[in-house]
Amino acid sequence: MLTKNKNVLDWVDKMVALTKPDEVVWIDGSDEQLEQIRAKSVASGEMQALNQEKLPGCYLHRTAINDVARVEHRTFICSRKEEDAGPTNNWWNPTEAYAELSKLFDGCMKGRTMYVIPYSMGPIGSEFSKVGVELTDSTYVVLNMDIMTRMGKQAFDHLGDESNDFVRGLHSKAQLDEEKRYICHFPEDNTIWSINSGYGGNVLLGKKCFALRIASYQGKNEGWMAEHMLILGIENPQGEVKYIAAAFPSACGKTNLAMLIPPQLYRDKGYKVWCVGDDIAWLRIGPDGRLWAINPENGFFGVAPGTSEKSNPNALASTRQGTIFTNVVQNLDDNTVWWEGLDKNPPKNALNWKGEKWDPASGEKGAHPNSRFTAPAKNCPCISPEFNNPQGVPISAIIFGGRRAKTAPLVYQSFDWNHGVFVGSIMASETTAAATGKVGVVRRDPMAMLPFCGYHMGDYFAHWIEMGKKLGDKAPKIFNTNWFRTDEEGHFIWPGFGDNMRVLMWILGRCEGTVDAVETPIGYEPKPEDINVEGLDIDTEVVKGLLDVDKALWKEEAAGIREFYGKFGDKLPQELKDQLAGLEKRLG
Ligand code: OXD
Ligand code: MN
Repeated sequence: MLTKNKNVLDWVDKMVALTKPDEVVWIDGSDEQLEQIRAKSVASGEMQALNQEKLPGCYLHRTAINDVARVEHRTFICSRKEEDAGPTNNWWNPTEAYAELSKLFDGCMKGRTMYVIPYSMGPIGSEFSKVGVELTDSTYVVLNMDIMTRMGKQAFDHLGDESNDFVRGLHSKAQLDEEKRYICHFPEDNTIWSINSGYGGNVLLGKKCFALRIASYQGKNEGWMAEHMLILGIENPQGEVKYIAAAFPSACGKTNLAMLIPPQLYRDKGYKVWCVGDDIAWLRIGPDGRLWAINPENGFFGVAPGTSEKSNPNALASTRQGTIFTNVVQNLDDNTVWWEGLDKNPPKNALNWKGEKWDPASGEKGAHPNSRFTAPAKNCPCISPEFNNPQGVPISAIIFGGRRAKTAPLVYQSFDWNHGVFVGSIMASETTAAATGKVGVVRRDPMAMLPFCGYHMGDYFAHWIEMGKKLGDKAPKIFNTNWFRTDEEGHFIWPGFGDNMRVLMWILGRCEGTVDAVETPIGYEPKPEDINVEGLDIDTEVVKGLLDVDKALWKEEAAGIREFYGKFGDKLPQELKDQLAGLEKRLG
């Protein structure tokens, strides 16, 4: 037994009685134990060892073909009152949910081993950090949790013998039956029950389930914030580092921005970029009154397709050892991995993500579009020296961003904190039909938290406003970016990737008060000449176009926001109603 904590022991006993495993293994986190579990995982076929010379410590896993992504329609917030889940979550009465799910969990681990995984979200010893315990029948989960969290006995030591403050996660693959797949959160009980899935986002319970859905609820009650944000540091030639936290919806390049390589002109001057996190930030007000952030995770669960030496060399380097690949192509010639966008040389002798013989000439994709790598953060060449700092890092700027073809300019700054909360609350992405240049459907995704907020989003907005009051003039400045503006033919105008640094430099200039801005109806914008385009094949005229605010489009936008806001009823804070009215007035 790894702990004397009775709260843990009693709960594990209850879950064992429910799920009835043949054997219970407590995960201490030792190399020896992990090696045994890897061997067992390979023997059972759950994972395959890859070429250990080229990819030391790397493994391949294939999920069931019906189980390849998060399932938002089967994800529930089981708060006692329906209104506490709010209009953007699926709600399930907790009494009913426990009763129904108990039927599915009853005896589901017969013939299997239950692993008891203690883990810490955040560095051990940090006041930010919180402990979770996940019970699972999957060796894949154990080995991924080892990469994504600080796992093992150290987490129980951090919890102590008395505390009841830990998140209780129960997971079983059961039969992987998609009709009976449920990802349920009980925020009032610090509990997560996940069944019939083996896909990371549904089963690595420390990540989206705990560090966002449960933690956002804890943060509201305890006066801090859990956000879907990357954290990066920009070091200037004098060695000073300023930190930025940024929220973008899934598939808008968060991992790429978090690990960006500055353009040559900045590198020549001595600028560096450090990655603190690529997906989740926990933010607290520090003793100095500023906002401080940690990344609660210990690894990256990144999307493989599109990751290349060109798009994100740091991410690619992170996957060269100790990494688990899920649903990518297996090159049978040398037992390595491949995915679309890695390079232009797909392997000829290969298996696709389903494990079938795959011909790259067939036109069919080899890797699943949501195939993943689980890579240790310590592998990342630009991992921040502050990564394990228990105090976290102080945040100078917060960025919100979406994928908009026309409406949002390259960058703008909010007038103040409350306006910034408004800017975050109206975040949206749209699909573009590139061929016709026609603008597609807008999906609103406030603060990129739509699928991850564990309580009523109106209350969530109010919490943001509350945090701003506490921060006062020490609050980070808030910005919005859009790397995805397109021209008439539907081509991206802004080069993106490392060149996004040029926009971050304007943002930091604003935080330091060293650069001017122009006022527009939607916020402060750069003067076109203040975005450094040296070495790019776009000029200040193009930047001017990228910054253009089309009033007619923004009037449509305001109407869309009004409709969206209608969902939140009485829970929509007055401050945001005022912000929308202000925008409409400025648009005329
Ligand atoms: C993720 C997501 O996997 O946001 O990070 O979907
Ligand atoms: Mn994410």
